[in-house]
Amino acid sequence: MGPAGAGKTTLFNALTAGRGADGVGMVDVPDERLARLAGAVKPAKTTPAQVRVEDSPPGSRAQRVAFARQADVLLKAARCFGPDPDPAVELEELALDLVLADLTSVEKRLDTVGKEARAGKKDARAETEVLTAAKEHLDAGRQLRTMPLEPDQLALLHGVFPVTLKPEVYVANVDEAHLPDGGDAAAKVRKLADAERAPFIALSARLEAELTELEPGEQAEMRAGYGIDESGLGRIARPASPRCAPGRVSVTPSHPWPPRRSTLISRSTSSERR
Ligand SMILES: Nc1nc2c(ncn2[C@@H]2O[C@H](COP(=O)(O)OP(=O)(O)O)[C@@H](O)[C@H]2O)c(=O)[nH]1
Ligand SMILES: [Mg+2]
Repeated sequence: MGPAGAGKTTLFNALTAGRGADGVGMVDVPDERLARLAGAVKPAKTTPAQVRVEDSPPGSRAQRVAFARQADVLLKAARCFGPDPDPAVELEELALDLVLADLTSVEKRLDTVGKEARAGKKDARAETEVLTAAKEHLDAGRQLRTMPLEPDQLALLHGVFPVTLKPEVYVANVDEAHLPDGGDAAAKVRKLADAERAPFIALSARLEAELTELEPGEQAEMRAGYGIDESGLGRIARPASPRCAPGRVSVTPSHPWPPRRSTLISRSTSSERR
């Protein structure tokens, strides 16, 4: 997600290598360890971890919030290329949309739990306390992720499914000329990301989209020319995918057991097992 013109659709096309449809695509997570394991074990089958990538549709604030609600990880893209990039302001506007959505959820829940607390219901007091603190934090325009919380308080807050507690990754979409670091505009995004302890990546979505059309070897060579050692997908997927099942190599021997020299294949594959 991100402001209009940040390069979200370009980034989506880069991540899905143009194979997404209607703004949705399943993507294999590149994993060096899995590749090494597969190289050593030579398994019958290698199953990489997958992530589902979605392109935020243009729409109202409510639609953007609804879109964020169903995601496991928010990829926040910011325009750091072109004339007068102002990524910090744009990202703060986006954050504020999410803050307001959480404020509504917290207030609604507070209404219910407040009554329960007054009626003396067990546990309602603790929840009222944390919700009240959360409301204050959100009222000040701050995301819940920046609120210091104990694990049990966090668990209580998760009851309202806050969008400002979702894991996020910041992507500064920069001009090719500013690779690999991203330049001044990207530095502002990095600062925001650091303040929220979120992963930060600078890339050029347009370059990444173009590179997907090349052979892997050529891609690596082009990237190296820009001082980049890994694809945008790899750099984004690693911090974004800790929740998905890890990739697997399945070692299925080609025979059910080592056939003896004298064993007829027809026996070894069927009758002897019964
Ligand atoms: N120079 C440059 N332009 C880009 C880059 N990524 C996207 N654009 C351009 O920015 C415009 C908006 O991109 P788009 O992906 O449609 O943005 P969206 O509104 O966030 O989906 C398009 O004209 C893209 O070609 C980039 O990395 N560098
Ligand atoms: Mg778009």
